[in-house]
Order: sequence, then structure tokens, then C-alpha cells
Amino acid sequence: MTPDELKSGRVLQAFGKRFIVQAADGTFDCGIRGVFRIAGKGQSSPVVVGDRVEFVIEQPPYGTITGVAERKTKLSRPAVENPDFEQVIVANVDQLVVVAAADKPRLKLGVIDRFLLAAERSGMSGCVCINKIDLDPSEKYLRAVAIYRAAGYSVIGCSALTGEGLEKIREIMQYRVSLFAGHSGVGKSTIINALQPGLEIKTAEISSATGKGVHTTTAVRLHPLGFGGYVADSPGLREIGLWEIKPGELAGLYPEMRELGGRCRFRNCMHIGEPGCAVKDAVARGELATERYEGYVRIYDSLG
Ligand SMILES: Nc1nc2c(ncn2[C@@H]2O[C@H](COP(=O)(O)OP(=O)(O)OP(=O)(O)O)[C@@H](O)[C@H]2O)c(=O)[nH]1
Ligand SMILES: [Mg+2]
Ligand SMILES: [Zn+2]
Repeated sequence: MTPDELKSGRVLQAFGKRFIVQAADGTFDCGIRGVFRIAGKGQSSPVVVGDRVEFVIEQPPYGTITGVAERKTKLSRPAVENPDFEQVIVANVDQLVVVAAADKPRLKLGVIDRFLLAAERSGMSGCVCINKIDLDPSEKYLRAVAIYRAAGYSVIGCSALTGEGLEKIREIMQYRVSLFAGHSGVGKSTIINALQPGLEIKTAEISSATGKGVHTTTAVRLHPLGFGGYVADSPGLREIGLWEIKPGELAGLYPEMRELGGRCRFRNCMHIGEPGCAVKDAVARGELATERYEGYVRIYDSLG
């Protein structure tokens, strides 16, 4: 093998031990050869969707992956077969686009917080899309917009139905790898389909019985975008991210608390009830949203 037979590409899809790899000159169906350096021990697969890989072509369109580049970011959860193992769901995502709905299903800030924490934890940047604003004529969702902007995130109010705000979403997605996350039924697939007609990601009707979405999207898959970049839709992912966060780590995952933390009287202040707490002072002064702080306390308590 000569070095120029070695190709590089990006894994778009995984089917067990076969991977769809996109290279500059086409898309290949690759297996894995031998044992190469695995990005971290205890991981359930050496190659995951989003990986940058080196591969050789056996007989087009078939190839063999011979190496994986170090991952810039990774989103993981405990492996289903063995919770001590880390299962990387997707690698090298630049940003997590957290989608919530202004209504149907009801807007829950706690859910947005948890996904943003997962983004911070995984090394991705986070941004928030509040979809279905057509269902909120009194614009109650604007409070959430203000909260997350104050926390330092990009926030877009949008409607996949009317098209409002979609151009802004396209702008933040261009030339980057984005993963859409959020509860089932908030409209992730509908937004992606509207941005890139032709992808035709399956969407679901809201269950008329429960008002909740029915899960339609199953495995993570990267879609190349015509306007530049990639997008991955994800299943209703409930269990992402908060895995293994230690209580002492939590405040550091809130951008607006990070800098305040250094000003507390105690260096190891958890911002719960300690005297001289700069975080609680900021809440009292209205500089840090009560909703964010109360959410922090709830999650802190749940981490035990
Ligand atoms: N009124 C309104 N309905 C919307 C909007 N966006 C999506 N919907 C509807 O909401 C329902 C759920 O949309 P999906 O795109 O399937 O939701 P999802 O987030 O992909 O859900 P999962 O794949 O289950 O995680 C569908 O009936 C959509 O037509 C919107 O902006 N306004
Ligand atoms: Mg979907
Ligand atoms: Zn404090």
C-alpha cells in the first residue's frame, strides 16, 4: 500500500460493524481492520458516527478503516449492555442545538438546562431554538429567550410551520457539525427538513391521546448540508450527558456561574446555602435568573 492509497473521510452512519464513510470523491461502505488505538478505554465501539477516519479502498464502494483521529468532542452515555462502559453516541459535533417548543409539548426549562449541561460536558457549544412560536401568540416564550441569552447562549425563536427564524438557524449551522436534541415532538426533524428539503427525515404526529410526541427518530446519522456543514438528528435522547457529573463539577457547567464562583467567600462553595456566596447574591440582585438557579439546585440535589 502506498500512502496515497490511504483516504480520509467522515463517518456518516454506523450499522453494527459497517460504516458509511464520506470522502472527497464519494461515499464508501467500510469495515474495520485489526486493532487500532481506541480513543479511550472502556468504550464500546472504536468507530462511531462523526469520527474522522483513515481508510483504504478494497473494491469500490467497499473499504476498510485503518485509523481514527482523536475526537474533538464526544457525546456519550452508559452502554446498554454494560453501564460501566461508555457508549459514544456521536463524535466531533461542534454544537448542540437544543430544541424546545413554545407549546405542545409544554416549554420546560429544566429540559433545556439538562441538554445544555450535556453540551458543556461534551465540549460542544450549545444554542437554544424555541420552536412552535406560532402556538404562543402572547409570546410567553420570550422569558426563556431572555434567560438563556443572559446565560450566554445564542437563542432563536422559530416556527418550522411559518418559517420564522429558520434563516437564523441556517446561519448558525453553516459550515459546522450540529446535533439537534430535545424532547420528542418539539419539531427537530421538521426544522431540519425545512432547512434542507429533500432530507425527508421522518416526522411524527403528536399523539392525540397524550399530547406527547411519539418517538420516530432512532439512530444518530450525519447528513451533509447543501449550504455547508452537517446535521445529526437524534432520538428523544433522555439519558444523555448528565452521566457521571459530580456535584462539585456542576456549577462550572453553567457559563454565567463559572466566573461568579471565584468570588464566593469559600473556594469550594457549592452555591447552595453557604455564607458570602456570590451566586446567591447575583440571584438576589436579579443578575442571575431565578429559574436557572432553582434548576441548578434541583439538579445538584438529584446528583446526590
Ligand atoms: N404548530 C407547529 N407544529 C410544528 C412545528 N414544528 C413541528 N411541528 C409539528 O410537531 C410534530 C412533531 O414534530 P417532529 O419534527 O416529528 O418532532 P421531533 O422533535 O423530531 O420528535 P422525535 O423525532 O420523536 O424526537 C409534527 O406533527 C410537526 O408537524 C411548528 O413550528 N409549529
Ligand atoms: Mg424526529
Ligand atoms: Zn457560592
